[in-house]
Amino acid sequence: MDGEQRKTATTQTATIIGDPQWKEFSENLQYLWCDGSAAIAVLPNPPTALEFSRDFVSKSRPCIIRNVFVEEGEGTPKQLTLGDIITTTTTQQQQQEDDRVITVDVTPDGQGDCVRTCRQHGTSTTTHGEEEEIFVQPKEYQMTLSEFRTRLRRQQEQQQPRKTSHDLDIHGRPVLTFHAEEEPSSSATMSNDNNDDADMHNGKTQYSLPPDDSVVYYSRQNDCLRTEFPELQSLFPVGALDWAQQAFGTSLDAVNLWIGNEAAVSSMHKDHYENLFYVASGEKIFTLCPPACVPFLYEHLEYPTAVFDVDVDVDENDHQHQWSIRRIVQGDDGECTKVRWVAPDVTSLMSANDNDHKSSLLERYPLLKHVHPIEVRVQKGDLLYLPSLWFHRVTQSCETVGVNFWYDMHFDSPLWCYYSLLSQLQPTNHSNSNSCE
Ligand SMILES: O=C(O)CCC(=O)C(=O)O
Repeated sequence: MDGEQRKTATTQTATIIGDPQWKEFSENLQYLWCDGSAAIAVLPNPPTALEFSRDFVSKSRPCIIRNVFVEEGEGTPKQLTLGDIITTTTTQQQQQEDDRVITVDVTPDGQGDCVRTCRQHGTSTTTHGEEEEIFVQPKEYQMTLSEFRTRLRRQQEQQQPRKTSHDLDIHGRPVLTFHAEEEPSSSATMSNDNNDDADMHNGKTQYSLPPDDSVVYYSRQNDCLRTEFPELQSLFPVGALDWAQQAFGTSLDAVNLWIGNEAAVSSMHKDHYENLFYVASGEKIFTLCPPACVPFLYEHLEYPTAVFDVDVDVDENDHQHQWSIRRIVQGDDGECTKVRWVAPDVTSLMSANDNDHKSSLLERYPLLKHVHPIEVRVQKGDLLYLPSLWFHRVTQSCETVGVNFWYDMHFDSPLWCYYSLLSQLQPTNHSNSNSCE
């Protein structure tokens, strides 16, 4: 095929997939995952490996499974609260000194690892040129478990809405404003190692703490249950998941602990893992979209990356904390690192009101109308099976402890080939204007 023929073939493919085809595709997809209703299957007991493989894994269908981890003798689902974790991990000796130090993800408003609109302070208009969309990661702080609990509870007591509506961007997230001299600036490197922030005082380590009204979320994704809380491992024996491991046919990659409340949100994303998410206390709210929704979610758009930071101005009476962001750059030439991410928040399309907001969102992302998100509330004692590549946005309705098990996914599968193709089919008239210049 010469260059001209190849160009023609590409153009033909692009014209074949128009709005009617996307609509039909979306309608076909809509009930593949949940039998005609908007609810996923709930299994009262763990399935056999064959049932799980046949009915869920091979079809890439999520489900909720009950009675996976049960108390010996009593047969009730295992529960674990933050209070239980503090008791279990605090030894007699530690009680007299200090309790467990953990690394916590901290943001000004609960929205980290997502696309944020950054505006220079004093700019009242919202024209595109004066704002920039940047993928901003949380700042990591080290603090004791007790300090973490105090901050989490304080967050819950602060009943008032954190931001007023005029501060919200098209995604419903507070706009981040900066003074000219605080404009997101390039910094040579980015380190999440906060050891520099620790000091010794009276023989005890003192950690620098985040501003009082920050949102804290323990959301490490580094196998933290097994590495940072080994004493909790026996509560959730992986042997209880043999039926799943046999169905996946791959190995367990990580076991993660998640502790947070309604103030923290994990924005819509997908993982290359088969995911089993157990809710040990509280309630998690998952908003799910199947992998085939990838073209509708505009996941192909790329954003420059940054990390939240806190500048501390010390005057004679006070310490003033000011949130800022630091760009993440790579290499000696200071090139800005970019990431592909889903910017729109589909939950704003699911709420009954604010039609103006929905119209603006759909005007900017027209294919979003084909998305049929499913809301799944996972209660304490229940385990969610989330197949690999499923998009998920996650929050909590109250203080919640979760434990998830990530198994490697199969890349030698039709699902992966089909997903890769779909992720390349994009509307030709949509691009974002983010640049690092
Ligand atoms: O619980 C959360 O906030 C996010 C969970 C998640 O992304 C996952 O389990 O893959």
